[in-house]
Amino acid sequence: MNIYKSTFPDVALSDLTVTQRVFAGLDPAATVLVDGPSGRSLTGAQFIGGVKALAGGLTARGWGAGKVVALMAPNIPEYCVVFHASVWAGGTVTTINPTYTAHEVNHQLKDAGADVLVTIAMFADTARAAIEGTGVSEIVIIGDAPEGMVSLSALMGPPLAEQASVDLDEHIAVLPYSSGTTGLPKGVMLTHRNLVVNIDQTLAAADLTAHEKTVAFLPFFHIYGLQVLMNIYMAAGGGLVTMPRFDLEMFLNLITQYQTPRLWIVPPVALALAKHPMVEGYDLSCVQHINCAAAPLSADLSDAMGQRLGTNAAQGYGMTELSPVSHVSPYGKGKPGASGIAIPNTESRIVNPETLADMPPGEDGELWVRGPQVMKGYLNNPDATASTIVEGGWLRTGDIAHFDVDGYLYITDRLKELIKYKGFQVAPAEVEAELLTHPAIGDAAVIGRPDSEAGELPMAFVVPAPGQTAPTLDEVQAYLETRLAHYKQVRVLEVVEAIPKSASGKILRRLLRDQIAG
Ligand code: 4UW
Repeated sequence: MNIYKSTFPDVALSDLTVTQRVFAGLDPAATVLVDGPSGRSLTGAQFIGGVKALAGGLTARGWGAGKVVALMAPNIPEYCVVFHASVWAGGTVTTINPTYTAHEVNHQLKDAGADVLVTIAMFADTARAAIEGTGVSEIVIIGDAPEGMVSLSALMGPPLAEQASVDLDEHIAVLPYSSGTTGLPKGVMLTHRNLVVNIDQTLAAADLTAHEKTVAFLPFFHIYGLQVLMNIYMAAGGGLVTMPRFDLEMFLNLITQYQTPRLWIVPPVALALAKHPMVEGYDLSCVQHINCAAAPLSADLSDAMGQRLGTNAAQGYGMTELSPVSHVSPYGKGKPGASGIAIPNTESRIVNPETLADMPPGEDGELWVRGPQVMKGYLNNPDATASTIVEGGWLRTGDIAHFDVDGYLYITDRLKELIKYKGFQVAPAEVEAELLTHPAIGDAAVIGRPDSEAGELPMAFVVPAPGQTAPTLDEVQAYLETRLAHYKQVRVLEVVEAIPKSASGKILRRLLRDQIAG
């Protein structure tokens, strides 16, 4: 076995819940959360007060210990309050993308066993339709509630002074969804131990300074935003300026207004920073280091961004199933094309995915990761868990990679089915399942087609049903619109006579990929 060990000293496992860990690092007197558009802000003390008051209210309503709170909201300061109040009360939070259709929300509410749904008024109609047939009996609205719904402020009760007792290794603090290496999105069970150790591991490698602020536009419902921005910044005594959705002009204004030394971005934003004319009008000299992750960033684009801004352009690597960080570029130490070095307590292997033999140093193979940040497993899915976390506790990432002599990770290809559209997960199996419900579609396969702006575009191959004419791209899009979020939409369509499959019936995606490449 050829194990690459982290060069950092191990961090000790802490005995705190994720909310206790965040509280321990906060500066009560400092501003920790600012709503970017309005400038409305919360100090550390106000944040802690809000969390405890809401935890008291959730407990009083029966939405505390052992319950599952579904949180479907954009990045606003209250997101952080709701998340940590649910955890403080002993609950589990399942994070839902607020751009989901009612159909998708309904599926996640059922799968996660959600007890209550917290959202904003803008999504009240989606929420109302989505709770049909689920265990959710009430909808809580952050802000003024429409009739029949509960307003978050009405829930603020006598504070719950202490963290509800939970088993740090067993209790699921957060349940985000990921399709992993194959199939439909699955609930990723992350314990307090997973989240807290990943905060400590990442901080040991990333040297955040107290009172450092960043602009948080990466969505908190995705593990990158939830942990690396929300939890890590607050646990480091830093602060967040939240943006409910990405807008380049607002992003640039907030960077200069709050003089943020470090940015956390995804490749489409790297493209904008490297190429968009609007960037010329700003003095971004405060930015010393930019971390890009969630999808591949080419060395050329990374260099172009770094040179234009006069800053260190770096990448990190993570995965929902890894809480999410395993590799980061320490401050000022990014290498073009590389996704960082292993954080403390983290081991890696590069394995031939067929023979399972370790590859010689420098050669490509599947990246396997082991460490205390590896998820507990997929919810109600022991088979998917067993094929992802294999003997010895190694997590198979489904990514093809190698290490250089300095221990930097290079992701070169993807073995798994996953498509990344602007860093967002699109599970081909989910899009295929929806396509197959269309009466004129007999069979379907979905792959990612490389695209310079989005990274990949979901592309569908469809076979007409017997005696039917295949639908056009417009018809397919109109059909999927009410079923799938915008980013999962099919953007390219090809009608074929048959989908290539293996003897066991598995779609041969590699063949389709080679076909469009050649
Ligand atoms: N290069 C190429 C990369 C890269 C990449 C990820 O949606 P998920 O499950 O999770 C994420 C998490 C990313 C992340 C979180 C925290 C962090 O610090 C950090 O670095 C700063 C990154 O995206 O998708 C996981 C999949 O996304 C791809 C890869 O296929 C991985 O399995 N991916 N980072 N730098 N591909």
